[in-house]
Amino acid sequence: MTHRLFFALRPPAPLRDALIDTMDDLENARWQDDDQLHLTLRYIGEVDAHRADDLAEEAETLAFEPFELSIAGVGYFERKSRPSSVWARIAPSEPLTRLQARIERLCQRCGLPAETRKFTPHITLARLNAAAGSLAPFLARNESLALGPWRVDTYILYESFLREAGSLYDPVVTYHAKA
Ligand code: 3AM
Repeated sequence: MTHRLFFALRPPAPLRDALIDTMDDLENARWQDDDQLHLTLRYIGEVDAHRADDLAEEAETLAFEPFELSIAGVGYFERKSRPSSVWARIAPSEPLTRLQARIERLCQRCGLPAETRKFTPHITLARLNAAAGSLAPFLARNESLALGPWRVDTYILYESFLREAGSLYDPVVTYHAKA
């Protein structure tokens, strides 16, 4: 049996509420539910139970101090030259970059291939299909979106379950900062 895993941060409820307030009625966009809002630190993918245990144990050894994050505007990813997802941008943060780099190293210690894509910290707001309407009004309205700061004092190992109606993200282990 395999598990589809990723490490992520979970924004606090007031921040999630503010993100949900930005969601509008763009056609063919699947806006994320409150339960789905997260900031991916490292996508792991499908691993067997043994490797899942190794990852969870290694993560216990990672000591980090609490830090703060803020949202600064919005952006989107493209696939085949079309927007595929729209997200809230995380303002640059040294502690976040350091935590992400340490999680990347722990994944490699557990035998995962190195992540080659650049880390673009974001919180996905909607997934778009090819027929999605223009993003321009949403992008213009939220260009100066500024939320937070909020305090990050945990990170989470999630298991992802693919469903017709959108993925279900189940928090498996929560790791706490050591202040
Ligand atoms: O944080 P976001 O929403 O951008 O798109 C998936 C989601 O990213 C991404 O991992 C996060 C939790 O599911 N994801 C899913 N499959 C992926 C893959 N094969 C992937 N990222 C990279 N490669």
